[in-house]
Amino acid sequence: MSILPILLHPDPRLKKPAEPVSEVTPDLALLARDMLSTMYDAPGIGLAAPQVGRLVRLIVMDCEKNPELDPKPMVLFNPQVTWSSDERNVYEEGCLSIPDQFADVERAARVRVAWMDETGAAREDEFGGLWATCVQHEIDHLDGKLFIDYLKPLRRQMITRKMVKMKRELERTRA
Ligand code: K2U
Ligand code: ZN
Repeated sequence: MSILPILLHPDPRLKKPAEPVSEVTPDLALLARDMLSTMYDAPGIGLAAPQVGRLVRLIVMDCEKNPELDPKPMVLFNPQVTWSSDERNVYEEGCLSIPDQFADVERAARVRVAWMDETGAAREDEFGGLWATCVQHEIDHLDGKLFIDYLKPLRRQMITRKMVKMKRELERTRA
């Protein structure tokens, strides 16, 4: 179980489409477990493989936020939205690759998603609430799309400029 470094925007690897997974190899099963450890450590409720520099179509999620209830870790290979509701939801989103920046994003309130699970089995389920927002946010990452891409250009440029400055300062402290 390793905590993996999370890439920070701007980074070309966050803008490239990820490759489909043909089979769940031991390496990919280990990557999924490390991504779950990394997500819980952040903490976050979702994480996509491109965010840890692996351009494969794999996301992990656990949007169960009630500490009284058991965690509900999910591993989704090749996730695809097969249906989305006309009803929309607005949620103030963040992103582990764009720390401390939040903005309202409108998405479908409910989605049906098909995927391959960590055993290689085909699955399909419907998601609502925060799960729906999260799974759409993560699948966007697999297509090289970030939540700031839904914002007006000026707001997106402001956030990107802040991140460039923050990364430059981070590099300086590490040098
Ligand atoms: O992909 C990521 O960067 C993980 C996000 C997923 C996410 C963002 C916005 C809305 C739903 C999910 C992180 O989990 S951001 C941290 C977070 C934690 C609780 C609620 C919302 C965001
Ligand atoms: Zn994100």
